[in-house]
Amino acid sequence: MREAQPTAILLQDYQPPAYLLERTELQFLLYEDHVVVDSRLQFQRRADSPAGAALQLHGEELELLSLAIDGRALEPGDYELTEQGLEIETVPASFQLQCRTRIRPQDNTSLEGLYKSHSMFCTQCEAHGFRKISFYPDRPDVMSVFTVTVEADRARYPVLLSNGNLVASEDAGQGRHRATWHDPHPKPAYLFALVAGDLHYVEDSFRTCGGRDVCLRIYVEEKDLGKCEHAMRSLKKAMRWDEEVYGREYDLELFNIVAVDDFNMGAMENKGLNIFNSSCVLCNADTSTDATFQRIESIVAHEYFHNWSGNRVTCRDWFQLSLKEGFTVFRDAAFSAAMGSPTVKRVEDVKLLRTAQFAEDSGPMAHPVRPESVIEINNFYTLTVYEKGAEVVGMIHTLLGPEAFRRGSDLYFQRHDGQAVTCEDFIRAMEEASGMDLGQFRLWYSQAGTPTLRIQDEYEADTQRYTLHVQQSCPPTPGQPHKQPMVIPLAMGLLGDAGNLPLRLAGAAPDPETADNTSRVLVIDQAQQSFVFEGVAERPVPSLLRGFSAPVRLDYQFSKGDLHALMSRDDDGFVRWDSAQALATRIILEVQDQLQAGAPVAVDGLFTQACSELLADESLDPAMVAAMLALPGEDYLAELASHAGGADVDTLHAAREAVKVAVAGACRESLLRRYEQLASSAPYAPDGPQIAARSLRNTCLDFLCSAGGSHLERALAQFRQARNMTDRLAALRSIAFYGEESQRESALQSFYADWRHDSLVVNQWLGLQAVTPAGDAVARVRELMRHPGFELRNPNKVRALVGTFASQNPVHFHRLDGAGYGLLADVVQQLDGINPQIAARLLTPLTRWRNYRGRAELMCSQLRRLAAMEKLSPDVFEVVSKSLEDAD
Ligand code: B3K
Ligand code: ZN
Repeated sequence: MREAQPTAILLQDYQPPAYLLERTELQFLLYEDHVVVDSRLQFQRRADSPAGAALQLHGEELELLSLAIDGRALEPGDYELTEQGLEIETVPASFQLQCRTRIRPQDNTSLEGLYKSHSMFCTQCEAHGFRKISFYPDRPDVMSVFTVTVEADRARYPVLLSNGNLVASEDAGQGRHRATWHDPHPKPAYLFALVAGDLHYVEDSFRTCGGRDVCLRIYVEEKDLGKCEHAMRSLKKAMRWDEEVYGREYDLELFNIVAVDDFNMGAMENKGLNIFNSSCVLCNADTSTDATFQRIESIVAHEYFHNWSGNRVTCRDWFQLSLKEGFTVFRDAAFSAAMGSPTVKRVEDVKLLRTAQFAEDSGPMAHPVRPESVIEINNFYTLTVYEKGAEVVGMIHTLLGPEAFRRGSDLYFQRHDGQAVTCEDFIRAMEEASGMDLGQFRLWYSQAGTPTLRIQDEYEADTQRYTLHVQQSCPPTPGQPHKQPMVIPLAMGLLGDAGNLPLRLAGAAPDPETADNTSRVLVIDQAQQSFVFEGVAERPVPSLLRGFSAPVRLDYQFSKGDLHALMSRDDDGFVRWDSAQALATRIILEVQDQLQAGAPVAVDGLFTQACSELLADESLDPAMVAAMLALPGEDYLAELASHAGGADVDTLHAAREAVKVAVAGACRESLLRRYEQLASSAPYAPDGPQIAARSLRNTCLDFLCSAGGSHLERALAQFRQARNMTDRLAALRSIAFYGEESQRESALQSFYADWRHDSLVVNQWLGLQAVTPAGDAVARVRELMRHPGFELRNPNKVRALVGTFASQNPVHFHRLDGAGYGLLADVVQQLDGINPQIAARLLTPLTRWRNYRGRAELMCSQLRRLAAMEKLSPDVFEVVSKSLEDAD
């Protein structure tokens, strides 16, 4: 174990900065083996901070060349330099600090601060990257106006970019040139960006609602110019949508996006200069799947929306991260819903939430949407902060209704424009604009864990009264043994024989939100509550948690017949999907029981009949049919089993496959019919109808292939003839999963031969081999790590191969000889010295050691092995130590 253990920072210790920064002037001299950074910072003591307060600046891995105040050079005795920064004990009330440092971006493998991706210089400053560039008050509540000059060799770096508007461009002699950028909007350092490289761009323009023309550019390497069109179209749609739905207009003359291959996350919303992981911005029909097109649309929108929710109004401190992230995810989800099918979008979001966020919320890293204690902030860019945070904003939207919510967001933006604020400020704006008291609702920000709603019902035929009894509870999480009741909006309806019934809730007016009165939102705010409906002429099936109105687990004893009724006939699309998933889950668990008891496998005919009905229903959106047919993932099933002594991965996998084969057998004709019928010769377009058709067609193919035999020929033909990457990769996946070894190997080889020149496609190929259950996946992954298409320093490659293996190939990752765990720990160990952020993130599957039956000791022993390493980053230290905290 490392000697000095990193310590936690607490929300309750927050102190405002003693000095504010009015202006930041930076000059970068870029050279091949180093960069010199000159800064001139205009400080002003804050009115209520004491005279004589010391000036504290962050700084890491910097070589200090000179330091001066108002032109007077400081001697080493005038300041204290530590590994974390520097402190100057005596400074005037108002002064300019001049500082010169040297950094070495070409050696920076953490991809945080200023670094090199191939030949390009680029930056990533959120959350604490700026302190690796220059000494600075690197905290989001210190905002200033930036002017940035970049000087570099003209031939190698013809393009020099920073935030805001270009104000000067000049020759600097000796083959060098210089550009100066000015950003008029005050911002914290985490939104600073710089890019220098041999870049090309596609350009378009956007006229704002206020009539201003904005120049839009996407900068890429020359070879990628043909992959920018979709991102550009998405950007313009997002700009229009934010004007129409939130009244938000863009505020600079330029909006630039740069694509970078080596990037830790998806993208970054730097003011006026978004930097994107190339995998989240570049696409075309030949190289990218429908899922990639959709992801790009939503990420481009997400980063754009941050211009208001994040940049104009930013976070006071990093504990408030969900203020910008939860709200912005909520905004981008509504945008994606409006661009395509709202129900399918909701289903995808809920799948992620219920699988991965629920697992996080019940594991050792569980934390509230607004965490209170953090060792390494990079570990808190989590599903809880992002996705659960978005659900919390969504519940406010549900409780207030759309008009009051919009008044609340207008008030929030207007009141806090140019400020660094807290989640509390957001809630208060919502309260003031709506008149609603969100006092108890605030618990969603401070209490971790996923609540359960346990629901029972009673029907009295003679009085025609139907009662729902609702109980809420929330399990303990680290540091929070006891929970208080939360405010949970429960959207519901009642399903009768001929459709959804009108609702008459005793003692309540009809819900004004629903015209036909068959749906309403019950507000659950106590540990136990009952709701009585009157005039209910028949015993209904409750349609609960419509639209997934709250991030909770639902515990109601539906019969299989109830689920079949809901999935076939309920008005709410989400409930239909959810009931199909619940029925499939029930069937898979029944088969798992049969397998464990050594009994023959018998799949309930009700389920295969339900699948046939779905396939036959041509009035349904094919994308919905595909989503409803797709069996719940093994990771979701494992998460459910975490409450029942942990998942038995092997029988779970076998049971899920057996159910698939049974559906393939029982629905063979209708699967084939839909497969043939949905074939299309239209030119590729990433639009709703085409995406829906491809998704159902490929779902049919996959079911058919699971039964093996001649169906594989169909997949092989599709693989050879496909005219877009969606169909090609879907066919390859079915071949890899269900083909003979020789079919699998030759298809994979030919795919690589065709696409080896495109690194993003190669990543898809790596990912597919990582999830394939056939063969020895551990050996395959180890071998692929030596393949020329793999690179340990590139986060996309590590995620595609090792991340996908550990999170999506449960049978091999959880091998009983521990080889899967050993592989992951080896990679984390190697990567920790290179890129701690990625190393820590990769570890997530090992933190779930409680969820798998018979594996706890094997998984914990790898965590212990990492804990014993001599040098461990704070990132990995935090994950490992919290995971082991209650293991012994
Ligand atoms: N704000 C960035 C995430 C930064 C992560 C730093 N470790 C991307 C986003 O959420 O839009
Ligand atoms: Zn974001």
